[in-house]
Amino acid sequence: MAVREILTVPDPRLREVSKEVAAVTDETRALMDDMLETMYAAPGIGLAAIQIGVPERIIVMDLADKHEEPQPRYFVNPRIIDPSEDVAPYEEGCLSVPDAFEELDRPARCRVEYLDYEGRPQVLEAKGLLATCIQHEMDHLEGILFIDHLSRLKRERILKRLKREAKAKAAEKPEKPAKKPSLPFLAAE
Ligand code: K1U
Ligand code: ZN
Repeated sequence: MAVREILTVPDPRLREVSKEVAAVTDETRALMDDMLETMYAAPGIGLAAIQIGVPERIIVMDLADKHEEPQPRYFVNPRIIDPSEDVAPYEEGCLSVPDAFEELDRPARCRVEYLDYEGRPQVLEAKGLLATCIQHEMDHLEGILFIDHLSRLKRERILKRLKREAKAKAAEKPEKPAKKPSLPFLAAE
């Protein structure tokens, strides 16, 4: 298992539409293990494969309280059916949109069809944070971010800050030297 790098806005890969998984194999399970470890390390409560640069329709989640036993959940090729008419508000965050939290309304309940860690078909009735989180992660599979649901003003304010931070980070990175720098004090030894 490995902790992978989480892509952040404005990385264009976050806008890709993820592809269906043909079959749940050992390779898929190894990817899901890495995703879960990456999510726990962040820390977060959910993660879509595209957030680590893999455009496959896979989501991991764990909504257990830190004092409880871990309750990892794995969703391969999830499909939302019967979203409720009534909506529920939740202040959402996203590991790919650092330090931004905004209240969003989403359907309060939904049913999810998916394949589990073993590739077996499952159906889940979701409500509360589980319903909110699964819908947020499903958006990632379509290249949609939670900030896309905000007003243009709020979204652009967040994007402007993240672009500024990405530029500052890139400027901070030391350039790779073209050739080995000469170190006369070492040469003298
Ligand atoms: O998709 C992601 O980037 C993960 C995101 C999931 C999410 C959070 C809130 C509402 C909907 C979806 C996060 O995990 S953000 C971090 C977070 O919510 C959290 C982190 C530590 C402890 C508890 C929550
Ligand atoms: Zn997210």
